[in-house]
Amino acid sequence: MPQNNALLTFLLIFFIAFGVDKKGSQSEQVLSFSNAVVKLGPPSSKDASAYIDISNHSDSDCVIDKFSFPYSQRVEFHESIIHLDMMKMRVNKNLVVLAKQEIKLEPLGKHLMLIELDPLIRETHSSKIIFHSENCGTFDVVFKNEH
Ligand SMILES: [Cu+2]
Repeated sequence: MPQNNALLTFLLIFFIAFGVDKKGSQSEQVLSFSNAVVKLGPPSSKDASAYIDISNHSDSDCVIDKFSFPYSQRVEFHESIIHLDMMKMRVNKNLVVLAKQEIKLEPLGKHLMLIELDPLIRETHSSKIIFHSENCGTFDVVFKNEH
């Protein structure tokens, strides 16, 4: 039955293509990013804060445990807390974006800190920070630099 074979072959190719496509585009679909801004502050400041909204479209929590950025020594995930009437910053190990939720990194709240900036960053208009997650892939995130 040649017609049946053709149909089976078609279905097989369809499923292979669909499976590969789904895997290949996973990183773009799981998390999306908006309002990404780096506040560079005065030229004397050695650190900068960065803000962003992150949405998790998947059914599982995403744990971002590492950032790569060539213009600072390191990138940390901070949380602002009030302790004895003083605003303090706490370093968190992981940035967790819960399943089907959005997290907002904003002034006086959670934020990223770019520690020990390369002065050359002041000649750039955007910052590409790579977010590495344990379980959701790797993401190139472009921030607008505000001077
Ligand atoms: Cu901080």
